[in-house]
Amino acid sequence: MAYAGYTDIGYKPKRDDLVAEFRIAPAPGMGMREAAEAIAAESSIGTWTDVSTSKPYVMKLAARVFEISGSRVKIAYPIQLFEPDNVPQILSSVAGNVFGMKAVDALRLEDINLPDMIVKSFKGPRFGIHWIRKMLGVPKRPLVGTIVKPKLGLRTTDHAKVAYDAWAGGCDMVKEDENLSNQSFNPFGKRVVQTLRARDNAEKRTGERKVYMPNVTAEANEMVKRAKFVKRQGGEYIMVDIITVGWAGLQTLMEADLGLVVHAHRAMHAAMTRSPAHGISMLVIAKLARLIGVDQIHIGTVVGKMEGGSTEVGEIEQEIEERMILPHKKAHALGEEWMHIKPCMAVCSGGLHPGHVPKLMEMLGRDIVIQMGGGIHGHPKGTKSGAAAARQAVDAVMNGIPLAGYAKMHKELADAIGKWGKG
Ligand code: CAP
Ligand code: MG
Repeated sequence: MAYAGYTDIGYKPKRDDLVAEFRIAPAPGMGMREAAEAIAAESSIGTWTDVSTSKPYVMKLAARVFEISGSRVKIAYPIQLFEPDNVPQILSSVAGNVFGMKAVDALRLEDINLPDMIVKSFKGPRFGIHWIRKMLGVPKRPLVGTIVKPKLGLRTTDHAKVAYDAWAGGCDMVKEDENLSNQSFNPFGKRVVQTLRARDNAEKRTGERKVYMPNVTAEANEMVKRAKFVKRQGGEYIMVDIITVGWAGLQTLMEADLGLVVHAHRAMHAAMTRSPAHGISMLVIAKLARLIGVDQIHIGTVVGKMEGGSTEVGEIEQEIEERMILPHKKAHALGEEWMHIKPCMAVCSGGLHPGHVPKLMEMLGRDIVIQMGGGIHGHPKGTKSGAAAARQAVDAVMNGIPLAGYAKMHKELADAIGKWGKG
């Protein structure tokens, strides 16, 4: 069988091997070992039949199946198979053709352990958690953010007004929605200029530092051009849809090194990450995004409108915020040493309202951005009160006061709980 020779059970991966953990559902009539070997071969040097053109020295680069437990398979890849600072190439290997093979009914890449040589070839986040906190002057509490809603359709003046009200009410951060770019009803250039002006007014009014995140998602060169425009206008942040721009686009944007904090939205991730049997885990996506250098990234909420359980979301948060990740069998995490790569800030977003804050902080701690779109702009008294209610919910938890008690003294929070309940 052409796939023979790709198994070495008990092999101890070398420090500079890349290791991948897959969940495999072999095709009917195919054994787990056979299916695993097919995956190892096709994701390294092999194909469906032996070829006369191969050389003994090539076989040294074969990937090895070194652990099979139930449907879980670990495969080690020699570092020479990869171009270290090229995420598209790494994924074309371990997450390329293998998903379409008849040898498997389903295949999921659960985690990859990145060897030092690959980690060293990336700069990682230019800013990360600690710098973001310093810049905003918020040392401890979660950051409060919103998305301008409705996500599309607002004209520029109305858009800037919504942002101003959110900041004036207490939001630290305002971002654009994942599908807003340079549409005629709200052109990018005019929007950035007007909304940054609103930010400056809100800073004067509140005495607090405020952040605005224009969405630069576009063709790679155009993205860099838009990011440079934001920088020239006095912006400090940009946001980008990392999946739809692709890994090459994201690397291009990061390598432009514009000194802007980068917020990563993950729109479309669930097309790959949602099925527990087939695709790529969000853990892998978040890991690669940290490696390439985003400063903050959406991880899920557990309590909101988007899919994602507490083990998964908790594991992703750890992966992006800690320096040393220990292997975690239950969460199928292989562990990682992040060396010089700074921690990213986790963003919890999607169907959140102030009533969710205590549970969210209990599960995910304080190093999070709590981001509410509908949960702020849907407040009975409007955006400004919605933002105030979100801030009050965070302050209540920071002071160890139950929301209901705090709401007695804070009308905005009481109105929010009145509308949406306590989570
Ligand atoms: C949230 C949001 C975000 C999602 C993305 C939306 O709005 O703006 O894009 O949070 O999901 O468009 O749905 P709401 P995730 O606060 O009004 O729900 O964070 O899971 O990637
Ligand atoms: Mg959105």
